[in-house]
Amino acid sequence: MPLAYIGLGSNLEQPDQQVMQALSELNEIDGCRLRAASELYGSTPVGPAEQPDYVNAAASLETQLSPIQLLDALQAIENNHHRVRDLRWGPRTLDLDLLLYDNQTIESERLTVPHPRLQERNFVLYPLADIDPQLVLPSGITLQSLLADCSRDGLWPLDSTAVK
Ligand code: ROI
Repeated sequence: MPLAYIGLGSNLEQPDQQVMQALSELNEIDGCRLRAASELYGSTPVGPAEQPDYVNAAASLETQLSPIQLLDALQAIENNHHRVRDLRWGPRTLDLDLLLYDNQTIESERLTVPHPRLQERNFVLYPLADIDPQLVLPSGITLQSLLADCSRDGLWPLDSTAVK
């Protein structure tokens, strides 16, 4: 069954709860099963600085859905969290990014996979390493080589006991 990797992010309305809730909702998508979830991380905002810190995580999902069907399901979950798409790079209640879908490269109007900014974001790379340290991107680049060039500044593990 295809394996997809999802990046989760939130910085509004109890972000840790938004992310925990979203993880269980990923497992409830028809035709999907959550295989693994990372720790939760706190992170300083990339983009405009005058917004709250983020909570970020990553998950892997076994899925029978096509990439676009999965994107639709992710957007439905975002909408359930009352996500409003207003400011580019502004605060959000829930962001679900389709980071990787098997070993596929996809360039369409709605979807670019691997996610175009995956390689430069520590709040994506370090959570991915929690769930699959041996990950290799479709280009052949290894996650470990990306991590070697990626600072952990502005990224910290949250105390997982505090969110339960
Ligand atoms: N910054 C952090 N730290 N985490 C995110 O998930 C995140 N998401 C975004 C922007 C606004 C780019 N900045 C972020 O969409």
